[in-house]
Amino acid sequence: PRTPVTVTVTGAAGQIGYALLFRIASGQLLGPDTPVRLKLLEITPALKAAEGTAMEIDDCAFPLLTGIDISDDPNVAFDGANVALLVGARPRTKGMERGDLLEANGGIFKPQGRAINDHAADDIKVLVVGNPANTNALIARAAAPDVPAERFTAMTRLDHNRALTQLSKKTGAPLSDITRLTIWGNHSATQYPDIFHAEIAGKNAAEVVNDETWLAEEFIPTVAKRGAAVIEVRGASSAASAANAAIDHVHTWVNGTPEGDWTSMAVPSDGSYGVPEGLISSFPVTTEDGAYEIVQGLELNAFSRTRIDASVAELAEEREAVRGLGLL
Ligand code: NAX
Repeated sequence: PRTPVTVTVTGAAGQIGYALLFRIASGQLLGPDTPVRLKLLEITPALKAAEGTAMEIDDCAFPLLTGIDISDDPNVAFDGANVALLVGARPRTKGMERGDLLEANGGIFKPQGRAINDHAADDIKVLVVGNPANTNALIARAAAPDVPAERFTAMTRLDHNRALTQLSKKTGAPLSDITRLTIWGNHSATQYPDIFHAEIAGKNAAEVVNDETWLAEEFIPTVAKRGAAVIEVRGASSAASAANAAIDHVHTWVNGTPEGDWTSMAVPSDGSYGVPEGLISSFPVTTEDGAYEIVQGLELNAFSRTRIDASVAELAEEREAVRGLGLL
């Protein structure tokens, strides 16, 4: 039997946590041959609720699960972590300015980054889900100077999956025929879902669609505002779909992208496509043997360039703001 992989999940008592933990414990995150040890991090008042979730996980008798620990101390929760899913965050509440939001999240992600730096396993992989995800990942990364920067990623896979479905509905093509879709930039309303390099059964997706009005006025806003639309209809924010995307993100990172395809991950920029170095921005990436690479050499038309630049400018502003708060 293989050694268990330690997976730390923060915000474990929240709604994404509830949709996520059972799937991790059942083997969907790392595969059917990998035993898992779960470590849950919550704030003190939510420890009891996390305990309740852990009771239910126990009651599933998942054969791959070797144990669950719960803590309100990041130094304990990240001890020995191989994978960290940072889901818990401070949501924007009424009347909160962006600066307040970034500062409140700095208070969460800076100590968590430090704890990862000091206690996680050498092969730690971090996915930040909690919003503002890209900038929270930036804050955590900055607090973990001993961890290779590329291990800090943020989630745009939900946006990617949303875009896949919208494109499938528009064209009638099965999802399995769609490849090479990309989300660029920030996980926010400025994100840019790009179909100019996407393929539908090997044909260029933008040419198959052949409808720039749909692209600009329906597809892009539908994908970018999908989170708000779900809240409006469901009365609560995306949870199971977000958990599903987190599973997809880590599963792809660990197990690789299929030949000829790529996925979208927000990763520290190496300067590719003019994205300033260090910003955690979404790119097309391929993965293999637990490592990822930004897809190189894509030509960006003016339509794409403008939108990518706008989203990256927003990320740069967020970075300036957190720098101003002393969080970097
Ligand atoms: P919930 O409010 O249901 O749960 C959040 C949990 O985090 C709570 O149980 C809270 O006690 C815990 N928490 C807060 N501070 C913590 C800390 N310092 N350490 C550990 N736990 C802490 O929110 P939920 O719906 O689960 O969403 C979680 C986060 O995901 C939010 O920030 C949300 O904005 C973000 N999302 C990100 C998405 C993405 O695509 N990147 C999409 C879905 C989601 O909106």
